Amino acid sequence: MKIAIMGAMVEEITPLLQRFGTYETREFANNKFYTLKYKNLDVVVAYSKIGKVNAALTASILINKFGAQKLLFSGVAGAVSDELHIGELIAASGLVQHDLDITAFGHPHGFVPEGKVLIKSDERLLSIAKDTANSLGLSLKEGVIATGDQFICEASKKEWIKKTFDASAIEMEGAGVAFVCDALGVPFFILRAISDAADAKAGFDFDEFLQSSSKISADFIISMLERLERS
Ligand code: 4EH
Repeated sequence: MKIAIMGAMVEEITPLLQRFGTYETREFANNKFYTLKYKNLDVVVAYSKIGKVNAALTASILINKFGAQKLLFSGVAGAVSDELHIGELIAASGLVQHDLDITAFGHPHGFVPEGKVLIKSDERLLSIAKDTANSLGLSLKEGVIATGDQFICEASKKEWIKKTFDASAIEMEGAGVAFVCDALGVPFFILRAISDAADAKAGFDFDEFLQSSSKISADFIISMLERLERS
């Protein structure tokens, strides 16, 4: 089975590549793709660069060029829910685009005609994640992740996103990945460890916790691979 593991920033995939140790590097579409073997799995790792468009491009390449049959995302996010703290893990139950707005034509936020607001994550991958968390004694929360091309560092914007989409966390790539995977019929799983609370001090917290939270997420994804291999 061929599994893609994606991040958005180099810091998000570095702990993965460090754990895997050896890999080959291939270049395509102004980006690098790292291929390797982990037990019986063929793995391809890439970071997309920031934002929904980059994320959608990379997800499409991972699927259509590298033949990924499942896609796992590892990275960091801002907390929207008060119950999520720095370093804690959240798995997306589904994803929305909080900045997609044609409400002027009577449509709800995050919706365009022939589309849907919420793209739901794969239930099997979610259940593998829950089993992994239980067996390691780790806490894994689950909730809606809101994606948009903005770094949110303002309480009022965060509150708006929370109440409009019932979101738990916020980032800038997940829904782009979800959209591509959903359209192409590839099961996906988006995991994030909290780096900040998307408030006035988000910029400082982010810089401080990017590395440690990226590693928390990466370590969990690698633990999931053992179960994926057996499933
Ligand atoms: O890939 C982008 C990174 C921030 S922008 C989205 N990532 C991190 C998740 C994230 C996030 N997204 C929106 C963590 N906290 C967030 C928040 N709002 N509060 C970036 C960061 N550093 C350098 C360049 N760009």
